[in-house]
Amino acid sequence: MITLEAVAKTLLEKDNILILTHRSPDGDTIGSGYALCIALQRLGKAVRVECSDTIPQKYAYFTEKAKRVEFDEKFIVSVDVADTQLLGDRLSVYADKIDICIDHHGSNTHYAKDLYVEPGAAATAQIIARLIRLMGVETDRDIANAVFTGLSTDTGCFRYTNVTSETHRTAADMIDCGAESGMINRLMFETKSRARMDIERRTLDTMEFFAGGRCAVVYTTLDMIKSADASDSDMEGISSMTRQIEGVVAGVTLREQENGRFKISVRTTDELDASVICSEFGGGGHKAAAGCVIKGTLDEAKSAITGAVCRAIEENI
Ligand SMILES: [Mn+2]
Repeated sequence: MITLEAVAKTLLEKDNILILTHRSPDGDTIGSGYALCIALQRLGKAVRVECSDTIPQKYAYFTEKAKRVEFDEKFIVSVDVADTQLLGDRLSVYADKIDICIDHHGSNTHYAKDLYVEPGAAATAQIIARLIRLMGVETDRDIANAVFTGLSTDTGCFRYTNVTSETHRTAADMIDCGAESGMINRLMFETKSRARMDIERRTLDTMEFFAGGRCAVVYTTLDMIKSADASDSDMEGISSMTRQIEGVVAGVTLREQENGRFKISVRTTDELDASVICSEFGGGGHKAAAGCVIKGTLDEAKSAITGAVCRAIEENI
């Protein structure tokens, strides 16, 4: 572990900086990556953000503010990437070449030469806001919009228990610097594509309850995704739907992958630790939101994860 001051000092000394984000990018990894990229570009440095997957167009209000530049990278930073596997296929070549990782996942696997991780931070963007200040770069509207997006998306619009007073103070700072909070929250939380509405409807149709109604399970198959014509970005956050149900302490979402596997997302309320449940299957994450991958048919994957969740409910509640 190094200090954030040391991260700032190192970045000020470097040039030709490549910033890596995680696959299936969310608002935090993209917001953090672009906020840092724009701040370093303001200092005259050659910087660009890379992602294994296409960055959704809905983030264009800040991603388009970074200059698109090509160069041979001399320094590599990852943001919000807990494990090198999460870099995805296209960026996997950088797995053992990352100089600094900035993250907020307690499960970070310490893969980078230097690591700054703050598990108490609601979003990596919360750390990036401080880093930019430490580097002495003025937070302009573009940077503020990118940081605000990371804060807002990783906290479910400031509703999750990971929110601290510091999260709100950072968000307030960003609004003072010009962040368009109303526009961002409408775009991130209210606006849905028709494909998204369709896949939500189909997914909700699969809902089953276990453990006396305390565990809700839904699934999404490749056929369902195809029928709804849903893209990866249409699927973002779909796994938090189960937690909205009264009496549910654990929500499980299974999503079929191409290779006979299911990507499992577990969302829990305060009484249960989702990362402990997912670690039984080699996964991990946060206390309230974690994931893993299970190989097998839908029924096999469903009964394996449901069994683990029900055991955790019996043991803890
Ligand atoms: Mn994050």
